[in-house]
Amino acid sequence: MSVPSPRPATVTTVDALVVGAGLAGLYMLHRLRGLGLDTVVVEAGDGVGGTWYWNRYPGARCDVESLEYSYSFSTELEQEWEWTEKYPTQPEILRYVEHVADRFGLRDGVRLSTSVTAAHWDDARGRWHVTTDAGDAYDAEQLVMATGCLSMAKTPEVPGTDSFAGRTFHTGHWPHEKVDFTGRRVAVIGTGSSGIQTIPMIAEEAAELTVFQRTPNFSMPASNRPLDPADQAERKRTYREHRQAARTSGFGVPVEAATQSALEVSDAERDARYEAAWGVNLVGLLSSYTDTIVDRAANDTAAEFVRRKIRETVTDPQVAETLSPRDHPFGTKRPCLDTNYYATYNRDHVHLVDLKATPLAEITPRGVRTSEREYEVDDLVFATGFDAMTGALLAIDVVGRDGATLRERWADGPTTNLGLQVAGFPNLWMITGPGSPSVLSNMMVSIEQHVDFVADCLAYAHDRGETVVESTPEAETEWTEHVRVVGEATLYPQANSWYMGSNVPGKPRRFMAYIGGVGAYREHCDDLAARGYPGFAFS
Ligand code: N01
Repeated sequence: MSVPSPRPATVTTVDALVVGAGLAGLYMLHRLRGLGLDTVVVEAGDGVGGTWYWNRYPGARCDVESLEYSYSFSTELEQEWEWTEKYPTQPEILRYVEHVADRFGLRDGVRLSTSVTAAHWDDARGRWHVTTDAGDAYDAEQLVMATGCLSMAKTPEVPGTDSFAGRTFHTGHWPHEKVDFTGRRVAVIGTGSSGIQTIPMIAEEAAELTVFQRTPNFSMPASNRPLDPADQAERKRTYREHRQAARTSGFGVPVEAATQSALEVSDAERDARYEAAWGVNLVGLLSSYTDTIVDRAANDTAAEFVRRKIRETVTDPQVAETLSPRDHPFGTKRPCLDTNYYATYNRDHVHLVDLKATPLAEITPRGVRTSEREYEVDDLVFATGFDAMTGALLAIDVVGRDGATLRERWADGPTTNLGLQVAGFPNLWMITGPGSPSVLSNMMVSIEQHVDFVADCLAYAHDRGETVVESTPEAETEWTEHVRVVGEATLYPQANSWYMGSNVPGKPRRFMAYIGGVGAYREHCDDLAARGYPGFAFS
């Protein structure tokens, strides 16, 4: 039998290629088209939406408020779109993204069901040669990675993950059709944001739900509710001021700046303040005092406040203790917002297995085996997270100047200039890349800021007849060092978190995001732009 020869590659020449049609990739396409650049977006999914296309698990919703987690670039869009709930569900966000794609005529620029496999820089021509799994190729001056910070789903590193005979799901790759758990014995492995959102929903249907927890997380009540039309109208009336406040804030969500240490107030005053922040939003508790994220004793007061709430909610004291985080400071793993998460453990058919006491040993054809026993189940749900921040970028064979690969360059962890560029990889841009505020912020604020920076920088270059923009090695070294110093001044490195790369065996342990605040970061970027982009070489 003859082996079919590979289909000859069709090479499409474009000004810019964008990888990923999520919130970042679509806005990048809009901006680049606005500059008159012929741009194509390549997207692995068979629809637009990125994170909100893939993460369809029951209970999936954003834990940043809908009126904050939305584009600000178009006042018309801002005014015409009506959100229905304080925290938008995945289907509602996906409808919004699809509306944006239609409203701004973006769909014809997106090639769906196609993954970029390699990108090689051709120094002689000053262009990227990009190949895809569909067998086609692109010749592009600019290459923008809008690949998402949390898009490479991972399963536990235990034997037998493929051996399970029942149904298997990963929260990050959920089926498009509704999954019915009625009457079934279900296992959920993982208690991060995804697990904490989906566990109460699955418990509503399942006959038995067993949750396998390695590390308990801090979670706060979402207090989700339908949006009051009058409140929405008022926000729309004052949107400009509000967006500005978000852009200059620490986390991309306006909160009143703290002025006091948690340790300089009385217990009663502190408790009252935490109580007032409880259930308001994701960042309120963390932002209540100036030192929560830098001083362990101050942090302990917030951590103990959450643990007390857990004890007040969960009736079995042993279960409450197992659910209480003690291994990491509050906020150093991403806190969660939930609806009835802790109360779910009061239900008779919901069981908690502490993997710290009895570690996960293997997945068997019948279920989950810990060091203690086997748990037979019908369905297995992996809520086990992602190879965050670098996973999607390093899945692509990126080769820059002189044959240098991004995988080699980042063997000891990611180094970047502003989370936007890497020296030796000209015209390669990352949207919310490692070393930028990205995952420590309202992603919409950070996405828009990065997309605008890239578009403005390209306009600046092209106006001057330059086609190549590349970070200098010095600027990259300096920025990476700054990210490290600022990160190490906080408690974040004390946690085994995906921020640190700790959830992926063998991944270098390095705090990958910039905790200097989105306001300070933006100011720095704006200042560089105003001064002709020092730290970037144009040719
Ligand atoms: O993933 P995670 P996620 N054996 O990495 C456990 C965003 N997000 O999908 O902590 C046993 O947080 C792991 O245990 P441990 C948000 O930024 C936002 O939940 O590593 N357990 C952990 O409990 C979030 O932070 C929203 O010890 C294993 C869990 O699996 C990020 O996405 C909603 C294991 C993974 O938790 C990721 O959240 C959802 C193993 N081998 C997600 N490997 C909202 O906006 C992993 N685990 C609401």
